[in-house]
Amino acid sequence: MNYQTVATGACERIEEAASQFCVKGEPSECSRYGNGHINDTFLLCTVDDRERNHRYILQRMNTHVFQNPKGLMQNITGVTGYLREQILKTGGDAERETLTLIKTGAGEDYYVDSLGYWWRMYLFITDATGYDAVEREEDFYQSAKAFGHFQRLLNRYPVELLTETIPDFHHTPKRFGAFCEAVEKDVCGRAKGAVREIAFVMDRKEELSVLTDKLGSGEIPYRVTHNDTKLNNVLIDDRSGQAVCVIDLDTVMPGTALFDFGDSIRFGANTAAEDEKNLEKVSLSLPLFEAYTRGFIEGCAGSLTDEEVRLLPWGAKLMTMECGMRFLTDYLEGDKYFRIHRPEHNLDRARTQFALAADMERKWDEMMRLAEKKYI
Ligand code: ADP
Ligand code: GN1
Ligand code: MG
Repeated sequence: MNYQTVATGACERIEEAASQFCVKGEPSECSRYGNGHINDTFLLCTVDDRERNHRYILQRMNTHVFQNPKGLMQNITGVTGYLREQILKTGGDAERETLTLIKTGAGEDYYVDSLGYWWRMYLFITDATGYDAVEREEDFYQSAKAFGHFQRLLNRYPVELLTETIPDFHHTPKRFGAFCEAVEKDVCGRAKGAVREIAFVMDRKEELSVLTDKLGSGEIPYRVTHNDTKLNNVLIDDRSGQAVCVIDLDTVMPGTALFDFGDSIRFGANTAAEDEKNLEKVSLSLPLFEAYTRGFIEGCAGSLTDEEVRLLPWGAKLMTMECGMRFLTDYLEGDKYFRIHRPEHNLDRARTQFALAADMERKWDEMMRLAEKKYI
């Protein structure tokens, strides 16, 4: 097999894993793929005996982040199977509109290699792109419709079948607790370089429980949510411009619609990249906020309650604060969670999140007005 952009040490593992899955033809080429922060993702090309090419996504799962990979894979098998049925019922193309797992020769949906690494494989969804930044407002609107629709399709999915793959993933107050512990321990001696960022969080600690309190009191419902709704986790059709498939299903768990809405806003309605160093470029784009709100409400098709709609700006702000805290926690703990590409990458990421949250505070009244506008 021909390898590109793959570290030499990884080739042997890939070779072993790739040979387990029931692909069409023989593997011919493998390269690193995408810009996810968590899993190791490869594009695997094969050629069959009639010289036809086929493509697959091969992933080495991150078992440091996902400590129950078996439960996680059961979630993905269950959710993709369910989505497949829903899509077929409405005459859709299930191999494009949801992820399709490829089985191993042993009939499993994953393979544990001789070193204990977990691997899985999906059909590659062709002629579609996962954008790392919003290039056109329409793409962002499309992604909103897709994430809203995704949640609505899973409305009746039996929650008891789902494993919580990362317990308390969006429990912002618990994230704050972990952050305080990291500041206190300061194992790498980095806290002195983040004094202003730490103070920014401390000044807002009272409001970090707004969503978890509302969930706890039953004022907003638990739903089956995606929980990682970055723009590059939805593939947009290159020809029609419509969203085709929601991907990265590792964190599908019970949550609130506001987690999904908020995480998309913090990533896609930021006028700068998540890791931009020049904070003057960071701001909340109100047109993008409006476009996403319209798309999400349409995608949910009337299933959001009035209270959920009223809290949309809180979703945006708290997911931004939470992600900032997570980046900063990881920086303080020595960059053990998010993949980094430069020494202060996580600190830069945290700074953009706090700059964005500060801009949301300045634009709060307008965000409230846009959230409560009648879109449908
Ligand atoms: P991570 O959890 O690391 O973000 P993802 O599952 O999101 O991993 O995959 C990383 C990238 O690989 C995605 O952003 C997307 O570009 C691409 N990708 C993943 N699955 C597919 C697929 N089935 N078809 C096409 N591209 C995919
Ligand atoms: C991670 O896997 P990826 O790159 O789509 C992270 C999200 C963060 C995001 C920040 C399982 O998402 O929670 O918001 O990075 N996923 C996990 O970019 O922790
Ligand atoms: Mg991803």
